[in-house]
Amino acid sequence: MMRNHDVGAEPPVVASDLKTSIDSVSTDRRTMMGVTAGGLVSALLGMTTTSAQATSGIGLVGSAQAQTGGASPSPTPWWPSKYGKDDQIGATNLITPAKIVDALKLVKTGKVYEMSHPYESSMPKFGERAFLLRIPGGPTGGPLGANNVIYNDEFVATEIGQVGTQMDGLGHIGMAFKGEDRSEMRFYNGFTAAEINGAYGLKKLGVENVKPIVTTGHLFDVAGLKGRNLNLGEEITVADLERCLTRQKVAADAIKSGDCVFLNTGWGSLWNKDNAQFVKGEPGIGLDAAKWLISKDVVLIGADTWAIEVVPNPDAKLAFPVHQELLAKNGIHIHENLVTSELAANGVWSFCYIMLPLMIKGATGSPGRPIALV
Ligand code: UVW
Repeated sequence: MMRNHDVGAEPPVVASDLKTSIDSVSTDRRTMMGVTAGGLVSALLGMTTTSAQATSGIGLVGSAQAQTGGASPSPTPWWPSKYGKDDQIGATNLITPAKIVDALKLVKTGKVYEMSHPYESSMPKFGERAFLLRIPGGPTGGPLGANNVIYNDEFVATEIGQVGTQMDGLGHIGMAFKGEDRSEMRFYNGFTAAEINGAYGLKKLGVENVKPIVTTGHLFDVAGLKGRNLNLGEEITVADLERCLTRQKVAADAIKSGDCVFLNTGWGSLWNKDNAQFVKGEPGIGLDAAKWLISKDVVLIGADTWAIEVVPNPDAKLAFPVHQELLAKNGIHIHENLVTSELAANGVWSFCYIMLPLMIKGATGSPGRPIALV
């Protein structure tokens, strides 16, 4: 097929839960983007957080909005993309056949490191996001035919590209330049909300555009460097990243155009153990380290956290600025809620990374089963 690259048990409960989730997520989004005047006023009065928000990271972001007032942080256009004015693929353009061959050369033993958590309703989730799985029937269908075949199906209601181990696509994050004017809300390559948003899926920048990701991955074991798990709100600096490479005896120029990089912060140890703390905030890179990694032409940045970036941002005026810098401005993907601890425990610093985003047309991101192969 030609592509744009080479290579029933409780339906009423599900429906109402989903409606509630969608309503609150859209409210959260508007608060995050700083476009609700009411939200701004209450933020200024220090009244932004619901109890759910207080334990979900949104409260921290809400307080950032209290200081920005939703004004455009940067009116500088970042488009057209260096990959072309119509490009929807972003940095995965850099994954060439030669890159794939190079990455596969790192596979010497056939050992596979799973980098995904299982998807389950108990997993920590940002804001009011949901993950609901039901097997209607029990079994769902049958018996059929003389052989009495029976079968089970699952019904899943979730923000499929945005919960659990997931990769953000380029239609996930943008910037509102002029309040609620959708023709002035810009995403990767300058596409506007007016152009891309559709009730039944994004009309552009859907995750189906992303190339299969088979490339070299590098781990920065920041927890190993510091000899402890990082703390909520602890920023990973460029110096930290450089010191990781030195400690891991990885040459400074080992990170090449088209590679992926990952952060082991230790925050993942909270997964399904202390979910309230996990989603309250996190350690991660700030804008300086993000720009340093962008300068290396990476395709994707992943971490054992839910946003890969420091939350709250040390600049209290900013909300998820690294997301904007990577996804919207540079077309670089973000891979969240990864398992990186086993790689770190085994001193696996460079590996062949494989992540095949699902071709869910119009989705903002993708679940998947990323692996590191050595
Ligand atoms: C947001 O959507 C704000 O964050 P994430 O991409 O980390 O889920």
